[in-house]
Formats: sequence, C-alpha cells, structure tokens
Amino acid sequence: MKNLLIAILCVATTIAFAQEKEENNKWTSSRPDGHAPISVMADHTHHKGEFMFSYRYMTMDMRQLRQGTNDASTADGHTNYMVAPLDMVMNMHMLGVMYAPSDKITIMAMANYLENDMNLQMRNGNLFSTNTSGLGDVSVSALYSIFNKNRHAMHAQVGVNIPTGSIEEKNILPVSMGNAVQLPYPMQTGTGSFGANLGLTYLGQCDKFSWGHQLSGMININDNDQDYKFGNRYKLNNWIAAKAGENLSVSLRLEGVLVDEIDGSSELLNPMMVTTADTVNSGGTFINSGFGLNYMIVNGSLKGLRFATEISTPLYQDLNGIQLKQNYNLTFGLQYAFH
Ligand SMILES: [Cu+2]
Repeated sequence: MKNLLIAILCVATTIAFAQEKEENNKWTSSRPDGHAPISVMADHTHHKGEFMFSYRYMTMDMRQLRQGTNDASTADGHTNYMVAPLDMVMNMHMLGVMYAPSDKITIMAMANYLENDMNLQMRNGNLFSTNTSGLGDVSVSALYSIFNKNRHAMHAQVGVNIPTGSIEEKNILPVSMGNAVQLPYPMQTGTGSFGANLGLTYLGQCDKFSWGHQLSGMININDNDQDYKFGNRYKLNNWIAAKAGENLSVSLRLEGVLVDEIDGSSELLNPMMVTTADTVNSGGTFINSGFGLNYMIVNGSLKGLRFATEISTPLYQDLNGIQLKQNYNLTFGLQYAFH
C-alpha cells in the first residue's frame, strides 16, 4: 500500500515535471537507479551505438527439506527415497554483452559458468557429496523499445535459450561401485532444450525514485536428448529504488516466481534413489524479496562503470513434492557501458 502511494506520487510528479521541462522528459539509465537491482536481467535498453559489458557472480543457497509450505526433516526424505539432500550451493559466473544498433533495438547475449555442490545423506546415515561445474546455456535476445516519454519507458524482450550446457553430468557415488553415474536434474548445468525468453518491462522515474515492473517467461520448447523438458519459469518482478546522491541508489524488490514441474523423465535416473531424481519433486511457487545497492562512477576515465549487489530471500515458498528449501540468493555485478 505504501509502495503504491509512493508510485502514485512519483507518477503525479512525473506528469508535473514533464510539462515543465520538455527536453528532459525521457526515462534515463544514466543515474545509479537507472538500472534495476542487479539480479534483474534485460531491465534496460541502450542508445544507438552503445555497448555494455557485464559480469555477475551469483550464489544460490538451498538447505533443509520442505514439502509444500511445511518444513520437512531428512527422515521425511528417507520415507520414500534411499537418499535425501541436505543442502545445495550453486555459484554462477555470468558474462553479458549488450549492443544497440538503433535507439529502438538492443541486442543482448549472456553466457554463464556454473558450479553446483550438493551434500546428501543415505538412509544408513552415511554422508556424501556431489559436484559439477561447466558452461551453462547461452541466451541471445532482442529488446525492442516500445516507448520512452514523460519519464516512462517500456520495452519487450524476445530471445532464444541455446542448450550449450550439459545434461550428462556424472559422479562416482558411494553406491555406484566405482562407476560414474548420471546425476539428478538440479545438478546438471544446462537444460538440453531450446527455449524462448519473453519479457515485458515497464520503467518509471521521478527525481528521487525509479521503479519498474517486469513480466518474463522462460519457456522450454523441445524435449532434450534424454526425453524430458525442464519446467517453464514465469516471473513478475517489481522494484523501487531511491537515489541517495549522484553515485548511489538503494533498492527494494518483490518478485513472484512460478516454476513448472519437469515434463517427462530421464531413463538414466532411478526416481526411487534420491528425491532430486524424481520429477514430482520439481517446481513450485515463490515470493522473494530483495534488498540491493547500485553504485555508479559519474566522473573521470571510469565514467559509466557500475557496481551493484543484491541479497534476496523468499518470503513464501510452496514446493512441489519434497525439495530443498531456498535459503538466500546473493548477486554481485559489474557493468560498463560506452559508445
Ligand atoms: Cu546494458
């Protein structure tokens, strides 16, 4: 309610300002809060001839089991499965490049390198861990600027997810008698499927605040070589950022995420073995909150260099079947734009 009031106030001041200074009436990215919180992708477009390079480091921390909206114990995981996960950490290095051939179109490409670590416990109490790392999927998108006036802007994203990541990650497990065997779905670094990345972003700005809403979908198109398809992912992101001087802004974000269950299943996995090998234990509904900082260098030779960080944590999570619970996500990023 409070955010809504602030937003209405911003819209009102925007309209008042727009009437005063006609030449200064466009939404602009050249202020610290001109970029969304760093965990949001494809949040802005560029001017003709502009390049931007970005690097992000993300940590996703999951621990403790949960069934639906209730916390569960490792013993609950062992009721139907030989092995239950205790925790999982995923670290991601992500490189991005953006280029605008015109004011209307920005091209964006992203590639990432993933490291997954999972600790597990067998029914007899023995502990072991699994690890994978490698290139993830690559995405290439076009962002189309629908309008930018009176300090409101909107753009659409149409992109493709290219399955460069692996779906054949294997490890030697205590039960596999020295053989490397297929690891469950969350430990793979890719989806194995071509996908569509679609999004619609609205941005607004007034002198002290910026805000945005983004609806996006990651839709997996074809079954992969192992005859399954990861669940589609739909997100609604909402954020508001306050400018705290020329260089710094502080942001709050509220995000709703829907992840569908995995469609089909891999014949290389035994779903009785571990919770993560059974596709009924995939997908869910999340409401996440984030707190972030954006810092931007506005003078000198490094003008245009940005540093940003955000921590987010779920306020609500309803998981299909029994799965590890999301604990927190931490993102750190560098962005550099130039002509
Ligand atoms: Cu950019």
